[in-house]
Amino acid sequence: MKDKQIEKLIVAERKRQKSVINLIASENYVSDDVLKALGSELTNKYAEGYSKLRYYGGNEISDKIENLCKERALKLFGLSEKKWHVNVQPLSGSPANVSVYLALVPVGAKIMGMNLQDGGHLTHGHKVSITGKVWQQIPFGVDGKTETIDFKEIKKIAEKEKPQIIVAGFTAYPRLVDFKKFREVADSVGAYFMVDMSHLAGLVAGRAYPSPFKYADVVTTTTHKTLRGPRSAMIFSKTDDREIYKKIDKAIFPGLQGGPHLNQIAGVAVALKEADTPAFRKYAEQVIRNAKVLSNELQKLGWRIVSGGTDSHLILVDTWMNGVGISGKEASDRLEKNGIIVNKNTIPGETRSPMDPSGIRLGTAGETTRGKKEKDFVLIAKKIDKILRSKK
Ligand code: DSN
Repeated sequence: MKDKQIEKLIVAERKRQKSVINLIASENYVSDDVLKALGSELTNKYAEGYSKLRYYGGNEISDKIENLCKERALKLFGLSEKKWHVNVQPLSGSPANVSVYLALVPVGAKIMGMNLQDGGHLTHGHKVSITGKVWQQIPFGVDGKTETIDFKEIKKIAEKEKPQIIVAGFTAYPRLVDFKKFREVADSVGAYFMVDMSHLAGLVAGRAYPSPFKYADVVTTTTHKTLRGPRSAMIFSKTDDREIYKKIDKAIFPGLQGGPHLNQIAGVAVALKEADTPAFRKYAEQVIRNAKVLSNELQKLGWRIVSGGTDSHLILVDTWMNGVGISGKEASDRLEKNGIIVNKNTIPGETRSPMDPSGIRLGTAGETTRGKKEKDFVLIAKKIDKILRSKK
């Protein structure tokens, strides 16, 4: 690069990434091919609109790239073009979710989603997000004892509040989600059922976690977490006679976004092809096996794991343990000083503040990409334990 200042920073970040154990549950490492697509001339092109319906000329190749990405997305998740539509233009997860609400939920109407503290996402209607300012969040949480989803409670809330849409999707919920039960609740109150599978997409693609497609009307996902693509997002929607897919396309463009980022779309297409392989299926299974080992080992070492374990790539550790342990911020800071990167996280029934909560969130997707197996995670658990129990 001619710009030595930026080049130096990129090199420094590359070195940092290589030198740490990365347990951020929402991060991963893309292939060189994905990086090449991202850093290509595709970034120069404006392609507002959709295939064959663009506002600018010179988009013959853009159409081919976007169509190929869409084909690969449907194929990867085993979806037929007759029943499902996919929009690959969302710039990331938050605009994807906002666009679905713009399309399907009248201003001021109700979005039912998990509260942030128990593992939901800001864009599931939290008051500090635009999704909680334009719409009203009807929150649900987890059961106080089991720390898992309580469908009796969800049904009760849905029947009382009659939300327009029910969102199942989480940033810090480690267990299996019964999408069929969510569908039944949505049907009983006439709500749309949306799944935000951002964290789970790679596990679903690898057939290591149940697919939500049989039950959902709309599925949103980012592409850079377990799916191991570039930072981007997709919206899958049913093509039945409600024609929600047409409304969602319009909500993305011209509703919310301008020109799509073609380099990102090409990068997603590359990642989708990579995920449609036996090697990726093995990867997805290994991610979950590694998470189970990490969770079990930490438990054996005396740490409380929220909900007692994990069925995914994600683990929530209660480091505070009612004041016997250390806060999530202190845990995260100490781990970082020792080369292990995690994020502090609230836990169900949180008694502390979000900036200094009771727990940390761990994930195994990134380190599994780097080749780590069960035995490595036994050692990582021991290392975490030693760091958290040291005086400084
Ligand atoms: N940062 C992402 C996550 O960790 O789930 C979502 O915004």
